[in-house]
Amino acid sequence: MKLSGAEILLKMLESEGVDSIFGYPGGVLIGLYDEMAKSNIRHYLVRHEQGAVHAADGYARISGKVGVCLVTSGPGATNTVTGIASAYCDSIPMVVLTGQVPTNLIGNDAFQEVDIVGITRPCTKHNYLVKDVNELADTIREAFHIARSGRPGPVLIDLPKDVLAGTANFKQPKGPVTMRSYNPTVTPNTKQLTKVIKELMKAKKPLIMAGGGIISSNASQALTDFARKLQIPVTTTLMGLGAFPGSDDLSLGMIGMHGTYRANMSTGDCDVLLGVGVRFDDRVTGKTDTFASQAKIIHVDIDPTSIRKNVPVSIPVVGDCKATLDKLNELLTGENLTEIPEKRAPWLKCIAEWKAAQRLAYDQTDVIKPQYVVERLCKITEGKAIISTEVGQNQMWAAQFYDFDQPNRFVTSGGLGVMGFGLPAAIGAQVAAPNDLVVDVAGDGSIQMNIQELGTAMQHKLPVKVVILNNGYLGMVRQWQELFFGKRYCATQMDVQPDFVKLAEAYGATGLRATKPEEVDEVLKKGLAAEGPVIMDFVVEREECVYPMVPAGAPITEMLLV
Ligand SMILES: Cc1ncc(C[n+]2csc(CCOP(=O)(O)OP(=O)(O)O)c2C)c(N)n1
Repeated sequence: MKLSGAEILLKMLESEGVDSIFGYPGGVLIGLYDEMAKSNIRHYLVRHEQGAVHAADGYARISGKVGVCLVTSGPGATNTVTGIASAYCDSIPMVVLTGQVPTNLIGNDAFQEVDIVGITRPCTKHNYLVKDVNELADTIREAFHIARSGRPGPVLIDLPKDVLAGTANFKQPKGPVTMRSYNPTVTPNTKQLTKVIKELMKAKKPLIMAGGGIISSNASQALTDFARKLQIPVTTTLMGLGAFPGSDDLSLGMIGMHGTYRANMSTGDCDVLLGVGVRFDDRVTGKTDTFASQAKIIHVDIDPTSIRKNVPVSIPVVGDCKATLDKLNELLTGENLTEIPEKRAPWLKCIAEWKAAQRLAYDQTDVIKPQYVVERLCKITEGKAIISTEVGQNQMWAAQFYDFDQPNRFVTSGGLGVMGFGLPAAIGAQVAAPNDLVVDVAGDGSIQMNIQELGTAMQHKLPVKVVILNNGYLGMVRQWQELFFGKRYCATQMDVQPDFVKLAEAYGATGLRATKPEEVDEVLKKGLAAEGPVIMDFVVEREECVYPMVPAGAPITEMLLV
């Protein structure tokens, strides 16, 4: 069957199960868009290409599928770089399709030509420039395979205009993709796992640290079973929130710079630390040579290059998190677990004391506290909403005060920390979960970075809700200036702000505002129940800080408390 490159691309996307694409057209893509109008794939027109990538990111996290975005050459392609880098840091499976000038013009400084393959090489898992229409089908298959297998990540395919317009004989490729140079290790080594069990059985003060890898490999249940059988407390990273039920007695909450007192103290004191699907990022470890210094560290990760990158590891396990935890659960059946509760009692008691000594708390005054807004949001939504965040204090308060009992409910730019992520990611999440309530918890600074995506939400009837914790500052930077730079507030005050209620209305959305604590519930209830996209502007305490806080580079047990 002779087909055009555009037709082949669409056939291949359909065969990969793609139903939604987030994109923005341009000259080199007009022919492809013309074809796409005839296909079953839904296209979501964003307002800025950065929005397309973040939306594909949110869609991928909630659907468990590969997110796809499509943008034109040159400026369209460069506008995606931040979103690609964010997905790369957070290991999100994604295929980014970029248009390119015709092959005979590549390298000639043609109009809207940019070397996007060169630009994105360090922030993609892999990328391709397709020079021949005959290679298109196999390239697409390979790209999806790479994006979703092993440690997931973004893959970029650059598509010159003449390749999309050219024709080739098309035969649907069949069978699994095989690549000699790429074979991630999914199944862990049983000998290593036997050692893991031995260490954990021997341990007096074991601790599990669960990361985003648990969520992306669907290992939450396996982790929960394992932790409960061995009565091991679990702390999660920001990316791992929801990997273990936050309401479980064994849950210590989040670890790291703004982690809970009990999680950070336990890390300092534990004798065996089992890290699963975590990167040991500096926001988690603080000063690395003091991190878990009493402990033997066991690290499970599908990416061997992640192991021993940041901390010394006694037992490395290369494998998929779910495959590993399933196998560990299997191996445990032969162990005598009856003595476990008695053996764990002193350690769990010690943790309970840390918990009682320092809870996440804030002082209620007659000004709205940002923590209170998140707490009420959690209560009113019964902890069931999908929460995306922007970056800054809003992100940390969402992580601390919303209770995540399930995986895939918290969508945040963890690794790169991209302001402007939350609204487009919420849009992608809403496409993936049309019947769920999706709320972006935002700062007044961050929301202005991609506020234009409210237009996308309106056009495609995606009823995302935005909760702005409006402190009139770039709050997180202001917090550092307050604590470490003698309160010299430089370039963090937003002197000119839009009226967010009117801004929402200008897009045809609903806008609401609360300025007093007693108005919070009413605005939340009204806003969450309203049809279509809503912006809720909460005018909060201007100089509130996020606590606990570990100063950058300090040991994580040395926290500043309220
Ligand atoms: C694109 C981008 N630029 C700059 C930063 C640095 N930064 C981190 S947090 C922050 C302040 C965020 O302010 P706001 O969105 O108002 O949220 P708040 O901290 O007040 O909740 C800044 C500027 C960033 N993370 N991302």
